[in-house]
Amino acid sequence: MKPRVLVTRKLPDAVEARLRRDYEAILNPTDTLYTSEEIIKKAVGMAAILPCHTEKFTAEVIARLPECVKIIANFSVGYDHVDVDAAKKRGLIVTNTPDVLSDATAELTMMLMLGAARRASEGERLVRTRQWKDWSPSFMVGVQVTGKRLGILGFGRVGQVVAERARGFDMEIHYHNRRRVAPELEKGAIYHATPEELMVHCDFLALHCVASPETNGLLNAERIALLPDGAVVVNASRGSVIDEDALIAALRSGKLYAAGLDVFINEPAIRPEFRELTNVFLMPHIGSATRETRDGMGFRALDNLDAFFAGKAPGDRVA
Ligand code: 8YV
Repeated sequence: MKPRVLVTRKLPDAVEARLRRDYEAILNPTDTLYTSEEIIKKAVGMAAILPCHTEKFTAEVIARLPECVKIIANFSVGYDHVDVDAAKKRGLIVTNTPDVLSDATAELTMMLMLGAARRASEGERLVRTRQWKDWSPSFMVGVQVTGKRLGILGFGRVGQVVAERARGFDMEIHYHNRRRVAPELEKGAIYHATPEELMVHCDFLALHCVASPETNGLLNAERIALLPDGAVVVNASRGSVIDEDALIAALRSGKLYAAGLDVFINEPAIRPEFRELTNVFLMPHIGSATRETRDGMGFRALDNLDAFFAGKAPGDRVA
């Protein structure tokens, strides 16, 4: 008998085809967003759940999942939506989908840097609303990305690909990471032992750390104050790593030249100030949203399920 898998969102066709072939998959063709109560109910009789970051597995939800659920195979690299300690205590296996989305997320990060620095939101709005009237030497002047110093906070898989792409813009790479990485991965990037030491070297700061209680509000008012005046901040990791009050204040005061944001503390109900500020380039959490990557994420989640149901250790186990 094929294992029963609850799939919480509509996944790419090729992923769903493989799901149907190898599992008794309960799909969500209308892509309805389920509440925790609905997930708990739908999980009855399931051996596995394949969720996205839109479904929250708090300790309470995990405690109420039926005993038959043995594995949560996430369709995401980030797993801050799952209480991994609660999962571990219950013996529930949790996996994620690393690597396959590093290129797409790094692309989006470059877009955020370019969009913020070159005032993409303002420019696009001018053209679309027919308010583009003229050209002058001072019209829509932004700041240049090429040759600037880029600080990367969190030098894991995505951070390292961002460094690689940024080298194409002749950027000087600085980074902070919990552990210094090997020289062959640094490729000349300059390591700073603390976030504070990194800050002073960042014309551009890109956040690529894992969301956790330790990184909550990591970019706060004190650390923003250490950035050079006129720095640009971009975030394609998780909203929680930035103190949004501090960020908004720095964007208003001009301490920061601009920000490029793909993630927010409250999604999609973001702080209204972000919509009003002209010096923010906003995206709706689409870091991994390419056809190639979404297929890759689904296949990776399925590889983890396949391994588990074959009695092997899933490659991407996080709990
Ligand atoms: C996904 C992401 O869109 O993988 C992640 O952690 O943030 C995004 O790539 C989303 O999480 C899918 O569940």
